[in-house]
Amino acid sequence: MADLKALAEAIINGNAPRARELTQQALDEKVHPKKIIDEGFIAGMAVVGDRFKKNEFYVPEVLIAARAMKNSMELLRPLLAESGVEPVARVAIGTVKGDLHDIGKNLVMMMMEGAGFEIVDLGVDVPPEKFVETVKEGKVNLVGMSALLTTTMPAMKDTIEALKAAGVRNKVKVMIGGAPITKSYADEIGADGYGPDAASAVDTAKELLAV
Ligand code: B1M
Repeated sequence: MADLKALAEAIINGNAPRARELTQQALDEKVHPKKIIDEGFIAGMAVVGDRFKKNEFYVPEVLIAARAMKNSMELLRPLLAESGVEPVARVAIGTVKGDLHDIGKNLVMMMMEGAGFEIVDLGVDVPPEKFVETVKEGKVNLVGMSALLTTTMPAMKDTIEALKAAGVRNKVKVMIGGAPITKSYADEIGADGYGPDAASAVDTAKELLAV
């Protein structure tokens, strides 16, 4: 019988082949993809996030767990549309203009994906206009910005100003993060939220979007 607890455990342990095998087994037994996501992927990644917050897991363990989840997710992806599974919300994330650091951003994306969010990866060195264009397309509920350099932090403010100037600031929540970022900086530039780490970013996104 499909064992979703074992699937969650395989993801926590970063055991990609085992996670994929258990996912396939669940699919063969006609378990609904949403149940597999909720009780296997999201349950597993929630534990990973919790351990990361408590410093019981470090970046490599999180990356390996996320890779196991992504590998299994490939089996589900084609079935999601046809079974009408909607993501929790849609989030566009990018590292701001002038900044090429993306390890933290990628970690945030993986944790969010693990929590059921659909992610639009805008990449690195993302100019304010690109964020504006993405919001204007109307498909995302939250914009996430990452910055690792004190010199690129002002690009976050510029992006928020650009969203305001384009008249779309109220269409999305804005969350920021990165090593030099603080809650008070987020407040100062008018962001809606701040995530000190990848797991907290998921909590903040959920709070901001009330999901
Ligand atoms: Co750069 N670099 N780097 N670097 N680099 C730092 C950031 C630096 C602190 C090193 C130092 O001097 N001690 C320093 C910044 C100093 C400052 O501004 N005060 C620095 C510098 C100066 C530079 C260059 C200017 C160096 C040079 O060329 N002279 C240059 C800039 C290039 C550019 O961006 N234009 C540069 C280049 C690089 C590499 C390309 C070599 C490489 C990046 C590779 C890559 O990302 N693909 C690199 C790296 C690896 C670092 C360090 C060593 C590690 C950064 C990292 O990945 N941390 C870093 C020093 C350090 O931190 N020890 C350093 C791990 C990552 C998981 O943490 O990104 O903080 P972090 O993400 C966390 C949280 O912050 C949060 O969640 C993540 C997971 O918990 N978070 C969010 C991040 N984004 C979030 C978004 C959210 C919410 C939470 O919501 C949307």
